[in-house]
Amino acid sequence: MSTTIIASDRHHVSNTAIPAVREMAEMAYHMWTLGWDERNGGNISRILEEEEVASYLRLGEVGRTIALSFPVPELAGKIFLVTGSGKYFRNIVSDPAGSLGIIRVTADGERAEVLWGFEGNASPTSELAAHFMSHIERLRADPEHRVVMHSHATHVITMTFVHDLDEKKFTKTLWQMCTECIVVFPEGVGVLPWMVPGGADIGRKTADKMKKTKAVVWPHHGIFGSGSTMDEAFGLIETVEKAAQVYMLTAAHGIKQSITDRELSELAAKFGVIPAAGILGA
Ligand code: 2HA
Ligand code: ZN
Repeated sequence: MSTTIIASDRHHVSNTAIPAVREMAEMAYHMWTLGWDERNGGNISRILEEEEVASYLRLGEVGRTIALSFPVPELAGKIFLVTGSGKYFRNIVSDPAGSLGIIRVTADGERAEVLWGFEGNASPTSELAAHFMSHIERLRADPEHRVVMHSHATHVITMTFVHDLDEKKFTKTLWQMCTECIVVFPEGVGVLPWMVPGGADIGRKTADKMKKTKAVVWPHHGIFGSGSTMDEAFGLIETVEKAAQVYMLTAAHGIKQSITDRELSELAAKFGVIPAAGILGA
């Protein structure tokens, strides 16, 4: 079969035939409506099982391959659905095959094979290093892990201008803002120092935090969240963002009372979660 036919077949399955593609496109649009992903801000990656895509793609046929500047042999053979570099979350719904791609990491971990999408010579997100390295660490922590999501969630960014960036203090404030926070992220959030985005350095630092937490705040930039499903990763970011919003709405007025350490401990006990150590007083 000629390459042209394979290419046009690929084109044929574009749009929303693959359920994971539709899910990602809809999620990105939703995030844009929240105002969290202006212009090309934000990126998402999701591990795909072969069974999820085998009936839509010819997994044996490989087109373009893309060199990775950060080898990831740990992910050899794994298949990912990833947003494209420079693509606008708002536009993914109307052009999924130009905005998203399905890629498979080669056996040596040095390249990614494009199995679908990235039409028009598009390439994976500029934050691919942070995504791949975070996937490696989250999979070690939880075999059910599948999704990494980066967003410019407005109040998370806002809070990083006015709150101490010590991650224990940052986590505690978030826990104090909404009753359910400690249940949703008992492991807390990681907080990096400000860093230049889009490379292996920030990728490694983010992944290092992901060993312990499922969410990592990038000061004056946004947040990374992870989870076993798109809903879980989004729900985590949404919960952190809500707490940050409550903080930003209240802090300037002077907070008269909030959930006490004892109450946070009671919540953790009731919901069977273990809060990260060193944050709550005895
Ligand atoms: O361009 O959000 O961090 C997408 C980004 C980079
Ligand atoms: Zn960003």
